[in-house]
Amino acid sequence: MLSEDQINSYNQKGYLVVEGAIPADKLKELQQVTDDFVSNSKDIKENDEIYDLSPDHKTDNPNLRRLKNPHLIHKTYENITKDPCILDIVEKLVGKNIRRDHTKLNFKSAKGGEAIEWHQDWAFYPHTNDDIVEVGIFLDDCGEENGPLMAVPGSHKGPLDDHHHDGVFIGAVDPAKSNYNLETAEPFLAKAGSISLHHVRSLHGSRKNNSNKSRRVLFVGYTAADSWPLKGILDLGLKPTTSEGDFVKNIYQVYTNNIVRGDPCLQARVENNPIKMPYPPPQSVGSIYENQKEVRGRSFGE
Ligand SMILES: O=C(O)CCC(=O)C(=O)O
Repeated sequence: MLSEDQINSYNQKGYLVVEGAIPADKLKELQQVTDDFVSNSKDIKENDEIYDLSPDHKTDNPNLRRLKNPHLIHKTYENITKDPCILDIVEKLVGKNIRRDHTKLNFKSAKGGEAIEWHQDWAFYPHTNDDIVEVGIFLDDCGEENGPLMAVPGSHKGPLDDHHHDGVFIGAVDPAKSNYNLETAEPFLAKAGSISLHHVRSLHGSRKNNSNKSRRVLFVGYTAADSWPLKGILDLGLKPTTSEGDFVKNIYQVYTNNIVRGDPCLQARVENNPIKMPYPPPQSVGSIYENQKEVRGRSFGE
C-alpha cells in the first residue's frame, strides 16, 4: 500500500521507489526463471521475438540485453504483472480500471551492460491521456555503481523533449537540446524485491554498468483503461490480418485480455497533452537499444 506522502511525492516528482514490495518467494522464482532464460539462450545467434542479445553474447558466455514481452513467454512473469502486491500500488496512481500495456526485462549485465539515453516513454507510445505508469521490479540490488535508472523531477508535467533527428524518430533526446536540467536527475537505488514507478512523461535514462554486479529489472507498463493508444493496433501488439472483421475483433480481444484489474472502458478519456507521433521509424528497429543507435549527442560515455 502507498501512504499519502508517497502518492504526493509521485505526483510532484513523477516517480517513486517502494522498498520490499515483492514477497521473497516470488522474487526468488523470478530470479530463477530469468537465470534459466539466460542459460537457454546460449545457442541463439541472432535477436528474435524473445531475445535481444548483448553484442558480446557467446555460447560459452550467454549474455542478454533484454527479454522481449516476458509475460507472453513464462507464467511466472505473467503472474507477477497481475499480483496485488503491484496492482494495489498502481491503482493508487492510475485508478481502479487498469490495462497492462507491455513488459520487458532489461539485464544491464555486469561489466558492460549498455546505457539507455534520455527519453520519455510517452514519445514512443502516446495515448488519449497520460495516466500511465511504468513499474520496474528489481531482480537485483541496484546501487550507483551498476547503472541505476535516473529521472528528472517534475519533467512529467512539462513539455515533450524532441526525440527525432533529421526528421526520423530515434527515441532519444539530445542532452544539449533538452528542456530540462539533467543534472537534477535522481537515481532509483534499492534492494532486489523493491519496485520503482515512473510516469510515462518522466524524462529518464541510465548509465552503462561497468561494475561486477548485474542490474536486472523487469518493467511492466500499466495504463488507465480509458487511456487508448494513439498508435492503435501497433501499440496493442497486433499484426494486421487480411479480414477486416478479424482485425477489429482482435483489437478488442487484445485490449480486454490485458485488463488486469477492474473493467474495460470504451469511453476514451481524451486530454490535452503534448504529442508528436513516433514516425517515421529509425533504420534500426527491434528495441530501444536498436532505435537509439542513431542518437546524436550522447549523455552517457564509457
Ligand atoms: O533499464 C534501464 O535502465 C532503462 C529502461 C528504459 O527506460 C527503457 O527500456 O525504455
